[in-house]
Amino acid sequence: MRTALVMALVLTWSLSQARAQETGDKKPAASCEKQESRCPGVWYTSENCRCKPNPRCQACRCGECTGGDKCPCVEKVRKGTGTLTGTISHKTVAKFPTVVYVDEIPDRKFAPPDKPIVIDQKNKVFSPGVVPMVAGTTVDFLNSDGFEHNVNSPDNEKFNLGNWGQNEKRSYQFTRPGAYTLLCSVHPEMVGYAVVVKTPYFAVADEKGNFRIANVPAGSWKVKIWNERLKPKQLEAAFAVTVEEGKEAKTEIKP
Ligand SMILES: [Cu+2]
Repeated sequence: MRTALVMALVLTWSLSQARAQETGDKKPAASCEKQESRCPGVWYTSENCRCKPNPRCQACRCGECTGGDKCPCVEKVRKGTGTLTGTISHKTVAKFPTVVYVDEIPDRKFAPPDKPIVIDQKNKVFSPGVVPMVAGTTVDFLNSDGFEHNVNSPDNEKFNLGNWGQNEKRSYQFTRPGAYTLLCSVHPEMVGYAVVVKTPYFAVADEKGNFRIANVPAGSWKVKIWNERLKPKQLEAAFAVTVEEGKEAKTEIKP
């Protein structure tokens, strides 16, 4: 009887070991255990107390994907979010990529994506040239050209990552909301923009000014816009929108 029990325990233990090895899961760090109820059945990585992300969730980029069988932000499409669509009517929109974003959701802070996003330097062009991101996002700056590039910004806290060659990368974490001009000291003609905002609810409008932001929490929010040609007053202007659960809210923005 006792032997059978020991055998069963050993079998259960080796099965769970095999599963852990298969998935590469780690046990939660003791300091992370308080958060466990947020993602039942999913191990944390010990380094940063976050749930193991579900690969299915990564496409939605809500910054809240914590793993498990269901993606919390996909669930939220049904529970408490809607879609914000609309048009920005301004002469600059056709030529200059324009970011539209929900300025803030009071009392909520949003985690950056688990993985860095990428801005390449190719044929002496920052690609993409205008990149919105939630505060805390890390950018991997690549160099795909056969010569050296540099990345620096004269804006906000200012940074200079130095120079590096082809197929190398250097990273920078954008923690402070604001627009950063991205420059290359080797090629004065190169210019790009990182637009750091407080929420993950943003989009770049097309050349007609149309935009679509999915999974926006239901509620009344202020929307702002950014492009390199808008004046400070236009950048500060906040446009009221109301998003209803499961519905599409349509708005026209006239800066
Ligand atoms: Cu360059």
